[in-house]
Amino acid sequence: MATYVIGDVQGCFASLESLLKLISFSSQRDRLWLVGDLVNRGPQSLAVLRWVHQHRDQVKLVLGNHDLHLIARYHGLNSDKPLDTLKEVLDSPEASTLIPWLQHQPLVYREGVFAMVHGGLLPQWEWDLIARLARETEAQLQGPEAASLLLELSGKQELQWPPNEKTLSLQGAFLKILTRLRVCDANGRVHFGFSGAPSDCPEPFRPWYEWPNRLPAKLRWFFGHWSALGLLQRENLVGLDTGCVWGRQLAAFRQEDGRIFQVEAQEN
Ligand SMILES: [Mn+2]
Repeated sequence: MATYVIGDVQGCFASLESLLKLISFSSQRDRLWLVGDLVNRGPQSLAVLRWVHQHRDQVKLVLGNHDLHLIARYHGLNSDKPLDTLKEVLDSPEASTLIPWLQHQPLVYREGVFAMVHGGLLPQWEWDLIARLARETEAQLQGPEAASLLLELSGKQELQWPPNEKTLSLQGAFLKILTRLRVCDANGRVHFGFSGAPSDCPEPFRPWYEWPNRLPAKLRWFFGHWSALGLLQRENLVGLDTGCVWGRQLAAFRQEDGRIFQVEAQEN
């Protein structure tokens, strides 16, 4: 038995199948963690969602910004973006099963010393705050307040934590940061407009994980969302978005021994 953590799939079902073959994935024996952004930009979001839903007893996932965009589009809250490839999912009769199921997935997931988030965590956040806000925000996303929460996520303007709650709710700001963070300053100001390589990061911002943080040192975090960063391996941190949807690779990390597995993107 092994547990593999897989990076951003984004509708690249052929690459996912190729990676599952490489690791000889067995649904009887193995488990998967997915760092979020299962869907969008790639060609086969429906096939990815269908597969993950079918294997839901073996899979743990956290929601990414593209997953939230799909949920918002399903509810008629967001409009079509130029690079969206979500029509097949939205038009499918399976959407009424798959999307409410997706909407009930967690934002943060932890087992023992391993934890997972899609984007990142602010240096000011401690584990207790993360766990409490994640549960509160998940409850909102699954309840009657989902629409107002989802409508708070768009926009690339800078955000200072904690938010001015006249303009953005605490849970809305938390969700936006959790799923979209790449760079921030020492005081928790987030710059959403930057998605380049860490070496091009504008002052005074730095990659979120470069600031001293308040998390327990023994935790090991998995994350995705930053394809320009690529594979990052540190003692307490593994970044797994290796840009499959951009024609690069899809990566898996085996928790038991830290081995990395990668396949070349199979999409054209
Ligand atoms: Mn993302």
